Amino acid sequence: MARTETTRDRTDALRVDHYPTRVSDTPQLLERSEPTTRGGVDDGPLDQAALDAFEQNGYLVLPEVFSADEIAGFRGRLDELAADPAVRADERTITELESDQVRSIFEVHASDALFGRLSADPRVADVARQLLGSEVYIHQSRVNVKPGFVGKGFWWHSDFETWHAEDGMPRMRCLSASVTLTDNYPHNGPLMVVPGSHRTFVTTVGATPEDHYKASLKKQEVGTPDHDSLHELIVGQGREIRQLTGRAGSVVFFDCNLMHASSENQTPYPRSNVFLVYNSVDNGVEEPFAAPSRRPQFVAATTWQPVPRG
Ligand code: 6CS
Ligand code: FE
Repeated sequence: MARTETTRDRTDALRVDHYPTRVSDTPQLLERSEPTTRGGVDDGPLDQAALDAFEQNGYLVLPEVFSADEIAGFRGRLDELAADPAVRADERTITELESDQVRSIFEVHASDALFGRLSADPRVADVARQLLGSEVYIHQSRVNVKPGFVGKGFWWHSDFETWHAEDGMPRMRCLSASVTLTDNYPHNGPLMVVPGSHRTFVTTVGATPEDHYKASLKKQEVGTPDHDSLHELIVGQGREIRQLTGRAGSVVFFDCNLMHASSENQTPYPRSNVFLVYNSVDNGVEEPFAAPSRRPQFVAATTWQPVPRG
């Protein structure tokens, strides 16, 4: 039986912060000081080309991982959850800023058996373990819903910036797997990424307010990079923006520091996905690096039970 570890309570002022953010008035672009792909071909299903692509680009798309029947099951469950008054009243359900439309439902891997099984599915978890080169646990999970016409977007950000500042995640040894539950078109608000941006840590300015998550999960402002930094990262470094389009049932794996965003949905076609954030068990969270207090468990786990192999 695997051991459950708990937060290392490191409060010492002398601990090293490899990625200082939200502490200075001047934003900086810092070079990442660690690898992205940690495992090799013998550690999981990905071949060397896929491992190299993840190292190079900071993301990898695996198409047609889940069948149409499986996706229909996930979507049916999501629809039930979103319509359930008890789920809607739960603090783990985040509504849009300007409407009572469901935007995200957090911790679904723990609250729902179907999504719980999905989080341990070897088609996803084996890849996460291989890329991170260790056992993994779920730092955060959620379904994101972007209904036709009314679904809003997410501004440019690095997830790691938030997880480091607000959750105390020490190093970049974490990734997200996004299981697409709908087809993604250029026009219904697909994920946009900047390939290669995971090699640069863009620090942000402005201190984290108390209970920031209540605002940031609806619309993030603190912790998002300024326009000049984004211009430098994308135009200055000669990078591009890619939209990750494709059929439902694909899985996008992306590094925790990849710069990404998504636009609102002005089409009749809904866009939803399940986000599973896998962190290395060797990268468990400490005290927040730049926040007055810790976020709740449903947004950021402080215990790490390894995802079972199977
Ligand atoms: O807060 C989080 O954990 C995630 N959500 C947002 C809006 N930004 C950072 C991170 O992706
Ligand atoms: Fe994100």
